Amino acid sequence: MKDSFIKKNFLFCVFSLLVLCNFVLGCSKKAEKETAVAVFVPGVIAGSPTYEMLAEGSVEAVNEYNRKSHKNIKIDVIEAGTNQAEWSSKLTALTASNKYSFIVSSNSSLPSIVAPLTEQFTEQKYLLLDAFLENNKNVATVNYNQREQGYLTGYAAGLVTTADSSAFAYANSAKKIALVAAQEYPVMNEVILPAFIEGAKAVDSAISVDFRIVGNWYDASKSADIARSLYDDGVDVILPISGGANQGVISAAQSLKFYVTWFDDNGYAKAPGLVISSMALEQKKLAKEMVSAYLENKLEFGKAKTVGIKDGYINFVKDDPVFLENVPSTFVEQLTAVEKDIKDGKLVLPASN
Ligand code: RBF
Repeated sequence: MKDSFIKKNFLFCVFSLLVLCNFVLGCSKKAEKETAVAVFVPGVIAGSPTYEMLAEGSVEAVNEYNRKSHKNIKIDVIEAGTNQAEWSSKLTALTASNKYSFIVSSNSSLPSIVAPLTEQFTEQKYLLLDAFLENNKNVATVNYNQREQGYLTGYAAGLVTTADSSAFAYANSAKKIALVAAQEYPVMNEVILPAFIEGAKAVDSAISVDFRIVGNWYDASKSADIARSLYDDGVDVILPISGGANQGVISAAQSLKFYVTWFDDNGYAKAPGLVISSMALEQKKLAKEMVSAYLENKLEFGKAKTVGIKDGYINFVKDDPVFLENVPSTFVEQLTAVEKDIKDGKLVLPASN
């Protein structure tokens, strides 16, 4: 009788202990779930500087925070792949998995995918860079003033296509430049291309700008074909904005000898002497700052910021010896002067959102 009483009590204690352990473990698991970061890459990282910088900056922010605070916050980088039709369902699944308190992504198509998700998953927070969405309490966005980036790039291309061959050996007498884009999208059609044209025409209104589409963000042989046909047409400067397919324009430039203006990061080493400008986005710095702010509970949601040359998030890269050794100093000075005018507010190029 006494034995079975002790046994029953013992079993009850063991059972209670198990329930307690489970509860504690469950809670700690939940606590882990509470702060975790996912970087949702809409495409693939390889060949896409904006995505590479996004992932690097976010990972650095989490690692630094973990080191400082002795925490172990998780960050996963997930590539959604090049099939854009799948992005929405992939992001929905990632959100529904409830594994990440904070999802970070980048490109201007994300707001329309994320906005409906915030109605369904009201606890989920998102950070979207290179994107614009106002007044959604679950979303913070930072957009770049790509009118400035496109204008400076167009100005660089304009200076080169109108240059004498004594300054730029492969500049021909035709005043023709081109933009090779992966696809058409509102920011491309309404901001980047018009600003590229605006910058070029500021050098010489007789410059003509061709606009060609690759059809995806990876086909380098298609973009090389396009570049070749543009070259045959008299184009001597091309701006490629086509992710992995940019490589096709670079290889065509190397074999045919024409110039390339580079977007988003430092591209001088890709074809020394032929890449004649780099207008970089400080996306790594921005991602790091914004993710750090989130981890420190300082990130404001519902806000849409726009940053540009003045704020130091768009930079004309001019301290690279590969660049300086290959272009005339007057070219560097002319381009620097335009950048300075934008910085000083003498040339105002407002971003239109
Ligand atoms: N940029 C890339 O470098 N790689 C990409 O795969 C890529 N995919 C994009 C898909 C869509 C639907 C949109 C709107 C933009 C994409 N971008 C990509 C472009 C990027 O966000 C930015 O506009 C350009 O890099 C110019 O800064």
